Amino acid sequence: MFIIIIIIIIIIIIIIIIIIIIIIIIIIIIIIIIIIIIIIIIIIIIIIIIIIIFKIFFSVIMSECECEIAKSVCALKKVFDEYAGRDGDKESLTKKELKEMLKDKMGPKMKDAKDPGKLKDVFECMDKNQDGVVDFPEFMMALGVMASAINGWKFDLKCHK
Ligand SMILES: [Ca+2]
Ligand SMILES: [Ca+2]
Repeated sequence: MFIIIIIIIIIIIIIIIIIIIIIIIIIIIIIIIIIIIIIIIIIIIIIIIIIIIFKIFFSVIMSECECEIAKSVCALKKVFDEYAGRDGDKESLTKKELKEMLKDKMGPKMKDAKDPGKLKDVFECMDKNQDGVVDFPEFMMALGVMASAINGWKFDLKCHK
């Protein structure tokens, strides 16, 4: 009888220990799940912060770019007006005005401006409507070629009339 009671007590103790171990395991699993959820939330917050910072940075860069482009166009219009106005008609550049502008503003990077033949080609290609003068829209269209010259690329104005 005594032995049976002892065995029952031992079994009960073992069951209690097993239950305690299971509870501890469940608590550990819950803690791990909570830690994983916290890590995921932190990662999501970091990603959102990075996206917000990137958007702010990108919008600042974009607005600076837009501002720079506007400033550049204004600066180009100023130069155009300065040279176009030399013969009294500030709406367009004559060949002489264009030559002076290229010589003054492009400097050694525009060697072709000193060659009368090349200058004639440049002028004729810039003068898209062939009215003998280069107006501001024609001038702006030719800026891609000038940008090439500024950047040291070969100045070779292809005329597609
Ligand atoms: Ca003029
Ligand atoms: Ca023209």
